[in-house]
Amino acid sequence: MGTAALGLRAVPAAAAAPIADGARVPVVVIGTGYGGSVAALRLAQAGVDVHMIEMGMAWDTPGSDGKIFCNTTAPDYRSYWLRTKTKQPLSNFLGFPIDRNIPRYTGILDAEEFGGITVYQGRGVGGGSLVNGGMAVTPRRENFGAVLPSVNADEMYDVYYPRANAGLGVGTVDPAWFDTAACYQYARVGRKHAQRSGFPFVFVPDVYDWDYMAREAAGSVTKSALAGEILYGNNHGKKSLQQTYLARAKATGRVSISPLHRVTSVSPAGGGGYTVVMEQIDTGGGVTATKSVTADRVFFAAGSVGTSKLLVKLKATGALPNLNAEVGKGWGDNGNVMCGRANHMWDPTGPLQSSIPCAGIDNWAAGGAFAEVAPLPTGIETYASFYLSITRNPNRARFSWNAAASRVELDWQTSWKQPSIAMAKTIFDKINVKEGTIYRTDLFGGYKIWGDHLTYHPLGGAVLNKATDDLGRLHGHPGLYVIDGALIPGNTSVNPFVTITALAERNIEKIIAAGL
Ligand code: FAE
Repeated sequence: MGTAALGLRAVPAAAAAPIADGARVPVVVIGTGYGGSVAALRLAQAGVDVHMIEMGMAWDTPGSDGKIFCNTTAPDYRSYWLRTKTKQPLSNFLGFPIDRNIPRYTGILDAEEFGGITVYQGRGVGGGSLVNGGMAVTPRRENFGAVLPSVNADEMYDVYYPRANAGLGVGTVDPAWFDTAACYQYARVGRKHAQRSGFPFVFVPDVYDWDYMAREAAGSVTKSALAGEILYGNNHGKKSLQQTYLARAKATGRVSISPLHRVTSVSPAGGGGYTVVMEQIDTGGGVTATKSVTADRVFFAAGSVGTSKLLVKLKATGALPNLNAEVGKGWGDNGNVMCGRANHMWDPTGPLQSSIPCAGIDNWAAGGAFAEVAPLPTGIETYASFYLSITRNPNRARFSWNAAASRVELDWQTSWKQPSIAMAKTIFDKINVKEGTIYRTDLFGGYKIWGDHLTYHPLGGAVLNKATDDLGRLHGHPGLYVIDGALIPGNTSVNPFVTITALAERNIEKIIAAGL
């Protein structure tokens, strides 16, 4: 299907250079994470030229050490988004603070602070795929009705989840290799403790190249997962969106990307379409240019927080006055909560730990918690088991515009994590009793047991079938779409990016079929 068939203006193929001030384009996609990458690929395959606008860097050029990404154990200028000190999810080790000063730079991981929660997000071409653990989990089908109530589950499980898994390059660790690999001793300890307490233990698929990891373990290739790379990017092995959807999108010749461009406004344009205003920034965060372009269609794919912040601001300031009252609502943290357990000396978790988690404890049905057995890749024996739990936390927050401060705020309360803690305890209290072990109190500062101050999985804020119709088309402004994690109402019961990708595949296929 070509541009004309979709009801869009025919324009020359998209330029490779950053978008020019005053340009007129068929489609702007704001953000280059999962939702944005799916939209760009499928629109391009349908014959539509797409410009992607990304506030973060391209992450395609090595630094002075010859590497594109810095190591988790040695965060440098590349690690954090415009901060002068790191804000590591685990702030302490053996009780000592581990954050360090860094130069202010448009680094890869944003620790965005709201009143009651810090929301971690990837910044750069590839969005969250640059920094995440690559755990690629399809929710159990019996849980799907609670994840996306208005979506046909048969279609998702027959068509769109398989399509997303294929597009992302999802695979699972070879169980026989897992049983012997030194780098997964920590996960085997996690399995033993889970099973001795009667919990289902499951392997979790991932987009990491498992053959590459085996070769890392054998010493025949440069180490990445086995060198502790993850939070600030993987130099090898991980199939981020740059290697999958975005590579295919660029190969169509119809997709161009403008990194270090931050969208600040979208509003109806006089002659039809939308005026998209953006700031070009330098690596210190300074604004070097302001550009205004016109797009027939705009896809919001700036992530749950990015999309919600834009829409809430644009509604409140009158730029998009017809957005409905659901905009900004229904935000959740996917019930994220972290904890560590202190093992006995006869249960070492190993000094070498793969940074890529590959297993979890599924107590969702009985206790509302799915816990990843996560690594602590410190390079030394810690005798610690570490977990990121995803829980059925029912609390939902709302974004709102603070006109006096000229910023969007989120009303999440720290105490709203209590249900998550209670659900995680259904697993770990039982394991501790069985094993005669205790919780670690040295990982989050102040003798805290629970990492209840953060989320890696922001979801919602422009919920499907509420702020938008059932395909992500925003109510009130034809030609505006949401196609990212903002559509999902707060919880996916597992790690979210496969569901974000599958939903984007579903929505864009139906949007294109309907002729945009
Ligand atoms: P996302 O990937 O966040 O992309 C949004 C993009 O928009 C980003 O590149 C932004 O920089 C950009 N942007 C935002 N505002 C603007 C603006 N105004 N102008 C221009 N660009 C803008 O959105 N999920 C899993 O399923 N498995 C995991 O193992 C996992 N591990 C994680 C570990 C960490 C440390 C983190 C932070 C997240 C993890 N996640 C994981 C979550 C996952 O990465 C996240 O759900 C998705 O990336 C969200 O996809 P979206 O397309 O919604």
